[in-house]
Amino acid sequence: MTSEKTLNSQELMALEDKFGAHNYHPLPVVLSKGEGVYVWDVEGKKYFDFLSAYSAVNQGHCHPKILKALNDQAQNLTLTSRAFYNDQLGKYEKFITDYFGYDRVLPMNTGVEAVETALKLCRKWAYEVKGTAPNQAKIIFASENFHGRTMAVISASVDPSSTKGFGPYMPGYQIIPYNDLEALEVALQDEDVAGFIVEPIQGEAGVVVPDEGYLKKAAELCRANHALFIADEVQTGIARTGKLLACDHENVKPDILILGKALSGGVFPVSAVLARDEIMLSIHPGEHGSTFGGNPLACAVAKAALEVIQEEKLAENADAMGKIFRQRMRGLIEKTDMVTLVRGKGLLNAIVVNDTEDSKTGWNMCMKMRDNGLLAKPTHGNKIRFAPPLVMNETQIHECCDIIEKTIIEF
Ligand code: IF1
Repeated sequence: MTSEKTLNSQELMALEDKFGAHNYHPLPVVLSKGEGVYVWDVEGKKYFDFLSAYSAVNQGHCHPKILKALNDQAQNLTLTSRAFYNDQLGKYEKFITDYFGYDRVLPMNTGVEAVETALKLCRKWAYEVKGTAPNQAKIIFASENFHGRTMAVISASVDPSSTKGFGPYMPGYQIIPYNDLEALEVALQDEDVAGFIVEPIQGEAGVVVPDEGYLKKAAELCRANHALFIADEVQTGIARTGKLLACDHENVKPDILILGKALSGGVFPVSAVLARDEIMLSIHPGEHGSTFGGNPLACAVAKAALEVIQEEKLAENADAMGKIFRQRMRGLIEKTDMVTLVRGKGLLNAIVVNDTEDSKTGWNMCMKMRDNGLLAKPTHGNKIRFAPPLVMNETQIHECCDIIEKTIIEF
């Protein structure tokens, strides 16, 4: 047993190293408190959180309204399973379908479970509505995608760290280049294609923003070929890119919408799949589900998390703060050759460091930013993703840019 004395960062990291799976390589900082845009480590050092748990804490750490919803509901009922009804799910389903403008929602827990649910819905719709022959449905993915870590989802990955050593892979997939409408048009000529799933901005790939009009045209091509346009907004959704959904920048309404992460404000694992009746009702009782899917606690938390987004106008704030951030980063690019590019929308941004993908420069920069009071993490070596909570104000964003600028210029 570990002693009751307060353990320091080194001791806590050693425990994870000794008793935990080694499926991560975290930045060496041990956090014990979060509030708004700030987190504190066990030694009491304060940081700006510029990762937001990969865009799950859009509403800021430990948002009081969301915590109140969690605590109030927890006093009454946390989980019934779907073997019975509960008094929170129906109200939440009406709330979230009104909120996003869909007929129905299928509640799940993690982002990848929602992606899996969307893939199953897409296939089922193909067989029951489109009339595809049994087991012939195909789904198109974009190369460099990241949709999670389950077997069906890594089967669509081109990243060896996601796929190597986990075969054999799910059949019925086709991978085309991201941001390539011609490749999509060609792939859609195959009438067994049931759908195309895409991230409106590729987060893990390094915040890759497609050309203006790509999403709109992709959705039109899918519809023209009787295939479903599926948007994975797990990371880009819930106001992160300066609109409620990244698809809203192009007024695109996905046939299937996938949400996760900030759907709960980082308080509880909550994900959701939204679709119209024709798609959602192709799954019948007993054909899909999850023990915790739609539990009363998740419903109460997600409703509060979505209300916060509206009440605090976080999409508008993300848009305004993001413009300041990218302007400051473009100013930095003029002062140093260590950074070659900044890209993103709203408060989902990344800088490209002037070094190779396998260099340690990105990591070393993040280590120095940590020392200077800001937490971020590189993705694929030479890109550093910057995604602070959307509650950040102008003073704070300038303070953060000062830290980033100071750190990089010192390199
Ligand atoms: C980790 C990456 C980001 C996602 C999109 C589905 C999921 C994710 C677009 C699955 C999850 C997380 C996973 C997290 C790190 C983070 C991540 F680096 F792994 F790739 F954000 F870019 N669709 N992304 O981004 O959601 O099942 O994780 O709830 O530590 O693996 P999940």
